[in-house]
Amino acid sequence: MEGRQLTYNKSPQNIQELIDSLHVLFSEEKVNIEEVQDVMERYESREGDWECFAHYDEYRYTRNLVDSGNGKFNLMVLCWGESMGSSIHSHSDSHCFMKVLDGSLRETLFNWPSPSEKRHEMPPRGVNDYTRNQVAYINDSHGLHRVENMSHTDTACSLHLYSPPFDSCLSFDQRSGKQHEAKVTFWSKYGERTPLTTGGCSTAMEPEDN
Ligand code: CSS
Ligand code: FE2
Repeated sequence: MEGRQLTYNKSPQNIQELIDSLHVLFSEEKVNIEEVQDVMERYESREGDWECFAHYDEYRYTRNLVDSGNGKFNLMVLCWGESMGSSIHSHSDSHCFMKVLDGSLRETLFNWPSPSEKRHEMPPRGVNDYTRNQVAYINDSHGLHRVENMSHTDTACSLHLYSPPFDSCLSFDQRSGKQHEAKVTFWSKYGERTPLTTGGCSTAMEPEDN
């Protein structure tokens, strides 16, 4: 397809061109993980592109919806304050791409706890550090992860693409391996603050050890 080739061969010059390329890539039946990762890597982060989506919260990382990908994917900006992190979590059978827009993020990988075993501590399987413009990929067949901004002095910002979109996942307690379903919501959508719901719904998966 000519349009597809054109879109794919060109490096996105701004976030809108990246979104346009993603729409083309996700209009196909099957997701090509390498192509999505490649186009996300080729977009060079510029604050002016995404600062309107970047909102920080004092207590937890925020999730800010940028584009809902014709129902095929959700693209969002996550804002991590100093030393903030997620719980250990799964990705609801979706593809998860994470590009660092600013600062750096640490990913710690874990295996799924074995259902037959008694509850026990979840040992980390590996650690990856990502800096500006790098892209990580995970899905549930790879295992679980936790994402953290290790810096005590700098915030971090990342662009996440989930396909298909999901609004809940499993969150794990590292010490016991115990899991629970965690709803994930948006702090803002398309740059506008999401109206606060009653019932204290949280926007992020909170680390269990805070
Ligand atoms: N999955 C987490 C961020 S780490 S990929 C979330 O969407 O909140
Ligand atoms: Fe994740």
